[in-house]
Amino acid sequence: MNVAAAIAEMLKREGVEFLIGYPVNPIIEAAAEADIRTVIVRQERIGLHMADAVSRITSGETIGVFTMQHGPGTENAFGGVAQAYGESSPIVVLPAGYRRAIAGVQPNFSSFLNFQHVSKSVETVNLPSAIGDAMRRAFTGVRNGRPRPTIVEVPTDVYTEELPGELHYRPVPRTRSGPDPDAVAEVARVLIAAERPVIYAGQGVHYAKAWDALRELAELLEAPVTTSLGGKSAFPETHPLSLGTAGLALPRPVHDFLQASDVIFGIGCSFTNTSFGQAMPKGKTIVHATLDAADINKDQECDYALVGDAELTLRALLTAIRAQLDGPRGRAEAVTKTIAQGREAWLAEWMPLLTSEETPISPYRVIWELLHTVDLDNTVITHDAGSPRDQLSPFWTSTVPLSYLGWGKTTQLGYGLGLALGAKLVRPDKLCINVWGDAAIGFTGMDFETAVRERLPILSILFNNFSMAIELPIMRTATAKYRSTDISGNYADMAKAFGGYGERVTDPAEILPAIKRGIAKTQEGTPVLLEFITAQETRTSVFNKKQAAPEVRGR
Ligand SMILES: Cc1ncc(C[n+]2csc(CCOP(=O)(O)OP(=O)(O)O)c2C)c(N)n1
Ligand SMILES: [Mg+2]
Repeated sequence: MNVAAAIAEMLKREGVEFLIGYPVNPIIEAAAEADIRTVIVRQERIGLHMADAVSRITSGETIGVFTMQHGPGTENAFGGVAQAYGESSPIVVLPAGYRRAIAGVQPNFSSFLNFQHVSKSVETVNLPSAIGDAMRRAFTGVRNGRPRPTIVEVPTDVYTEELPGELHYRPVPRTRSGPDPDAVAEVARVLIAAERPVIYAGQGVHYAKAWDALRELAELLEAPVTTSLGGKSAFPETHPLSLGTAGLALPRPVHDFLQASDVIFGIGCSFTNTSFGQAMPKGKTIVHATLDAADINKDQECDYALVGDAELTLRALLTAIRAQLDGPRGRAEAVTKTIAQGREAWLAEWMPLLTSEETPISPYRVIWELLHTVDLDNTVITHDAGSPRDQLSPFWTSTVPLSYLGWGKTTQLGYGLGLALGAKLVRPDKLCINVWGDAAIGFTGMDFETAVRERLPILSILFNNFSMAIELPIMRTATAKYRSTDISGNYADMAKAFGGYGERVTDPAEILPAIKRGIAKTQEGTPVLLEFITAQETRTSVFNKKQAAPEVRGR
């Protein structure tokens, strides 16, 4: 057995069903021989985004794996690996490297050197006998502790060498670690004593599948819940205790409750300082529960810390709190009423845009129609970078876990398409949607062809406003003088040219029928791109932190 065949066999033993890749890499052929479905993309970055979604949507149970060639393949993959690192997605990346004789010679690209800062681990395997140990370390890394990419680089001349003796490889265990019991007891007391606690849930809740435990804690404490973008859908946003998502743009109750809180309990979150999330207001008691001790006191100073798996942490807290509570907190009614009133007032402010009859179409109207048309429990949706993220995330009400793939630690334009494709790969029964703008499609639009070729019937919602509208306020002179924010294209025609279903929608009355036609087409197995010609909308639901009263403003 040669090294490429051995890698394929090890992937199989690890339960890998799909190998996503771009030629040339001998693992692709070896995987096909081992009956692992190979999925070929049009460029490396998209394949990494797909692998990323495979891992995310299965809470790390099915590991997304991507392989590519040495040199250009590895160079072009950088963005995808960096995005997975930024979002803490546990993928295994298998780059080829230059053959050993020239691997260290200029200007040959080395994955080992270049991926150091965007991976949990990266190693080069120079001996066939070392491949098993390297793969074991890579899979142990993605299945345990902080999820992040692990990388095994194999020089091209090593793949074809024979393994000495038999292959010995067992799938690696996945294990969890729980928080310090003394700290749990202390935090339980803090949470019980809190008068206006808010729970802030991150994507650690998704990886730990701690959804039920989170809900139990919220209901026990009668405490409202918000999430980060990555944590969106960890708590049903239709629940009376849900505030909505704390992205860059946010529903009013998130803002109001965070400001008014006395204790903020962050669970499965990093509290990372990001433009696409909310910094916690000053002067609050912060409890930080996270898997990775490196996140404690990183950006957010905390008063209490719990380090451990989110499910184990929540279960330990539930036991400790139940033992001390002698009855209901008695505040559920007031809390849920305040949330409902705040939400209603906020939605009333936005209703003119959400139901706008204007032409060009308002992106908010499309989101609103989509939200009320799809079967939310059987939908997975993701945004893209730029305005679509901030237009979608506050208004989209996610109902079941992992029905929204949120992101924003880094926001590469074009990431959403790969996420929708990867989600469809592992959840073929779900309606998988990506919502993007005309700048985003410029990056990865060619891979709509991958949707057609690989039979991944996603629903792609495009807001074409012939502009990078989000940049208008900061590129006024360049726009006036040189039209620097203008972009152009007919993307419905592009989708049709690739063999998909494409429709360009200009009339607001056609939004709903077009969405229905699109969903029907996906059910027939055809990927769909609905291109809505939209207004250059720059208003988002953001709030001035210093003001008690929220405001709607452009940016
Ligand atoms: C790879 C990459 N380069 C640059 C950016 C910065 N950026 C964020 S949004 C944006 C323009 C967004 O335009 P579009 O997608 O058309 O949305 P619109 O604001 O027009 O609704 C740019 C340039 C980015 N996020 N990713
Ligand atoms: Mg645009």
